[in-house]
Amino acid sequence: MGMATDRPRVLSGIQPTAGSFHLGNYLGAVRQWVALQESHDAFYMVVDLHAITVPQDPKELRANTRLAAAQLLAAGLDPERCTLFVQSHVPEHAQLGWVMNCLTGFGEASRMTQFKDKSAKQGSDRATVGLFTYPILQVADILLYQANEVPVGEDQRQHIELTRDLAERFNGRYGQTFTVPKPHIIKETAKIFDLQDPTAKMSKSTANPKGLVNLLDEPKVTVKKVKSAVTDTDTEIRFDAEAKPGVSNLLTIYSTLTGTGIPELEQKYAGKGYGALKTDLAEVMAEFVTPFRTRTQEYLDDPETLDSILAKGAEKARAVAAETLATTYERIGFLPAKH
Ligand code: ATP
Ligand code: LTN
Repeated sequence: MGMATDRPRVLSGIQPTAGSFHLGNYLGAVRQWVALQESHDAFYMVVDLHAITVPQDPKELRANTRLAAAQLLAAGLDPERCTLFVQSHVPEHAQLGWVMNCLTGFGEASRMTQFKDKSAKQGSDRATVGLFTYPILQVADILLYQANEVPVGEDQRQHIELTRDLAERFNGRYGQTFTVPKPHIIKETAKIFDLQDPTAKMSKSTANPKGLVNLLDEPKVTVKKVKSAVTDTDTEIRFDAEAKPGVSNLLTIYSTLTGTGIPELEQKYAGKGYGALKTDLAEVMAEFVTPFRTRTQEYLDDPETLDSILAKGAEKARAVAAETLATTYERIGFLPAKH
């Protein structure tokens, strides 16, 4: 079963805000989730409460929540080895979120760069207070489970820093209550870049969809995107993130998906030009996404099994979350409710 409680704990989440995970989500985060379920007591969730910080169509949100869970299972999460659940199934997230809101300075929250970016995109009148407190709900997500490590991409580092600050603040004020977590960020894949603009993070909200590799795209679409990736004007295949961001990004993706070291790839393609590299990488990508799509569809075709996996996950998660919340309420001085 591999659920021994003496293992260090990890927790992470992904939003159900798109019709497909993209390659950045997979290489930056989900791939680590799959590996960590072997060595850690792992909790992974689909963060639907976070998703509604921007407008969501109810039908689409429901479908995308199941779709996110199906993709996580297709990527290799095993419900026997980890706890997989949906955030809104565990009410303690919103409850501890409120407590954390009351511990965070307004200026402190205003310094979160992801909020600044996302609210700038929407215009400050359309951005919600929920978007502003988004990182604080994330803090609650992590602290509820006493997580030791949080596997995420580089863009989440500041939110984990905030989590550490608030955990320490609460512990200092009310006594030792929360584990202070560390980010688990793998340097090589912490930031996968857009194939058309290799200086920007690959993101679902990219300006040019050709730069975004969605895992559920038709494989032939993926092949096309890889083949038209932006590189540079010379032809040398060499990893140099500063001078050659496009080629370096392709090498990172290739190396991670195949387990071949970057120096080996540099040697293999020496003198061969970008065309050869892209053709081979396109094939590697197609081989990766084809079974991924099939497995995702299999889970979607059986919503009863999927929902029952999520129900079991929520039950396991809730047992942990309820205990942490009860201790927190007691430390704060809330009068216990008599039953
Ligand atoms: P997006 O940037 O596409 O809007 P997001 O960061 O808003 O995605 P999620 O979909 O919830 O939100 O991200 C899930 C995980 O994927 C996070 O751990 C995030 O750090 C990681 N991630 C997202 N994009 C990349 C990327 N380009 N490279 C590496 N990791 C990424
Ligand atoms: N903000 C994260 C999603 C997220 C998360 C979490 C990640 C919500 N709660 C807890 C790690 C731990 C993002 O990827 N955009």
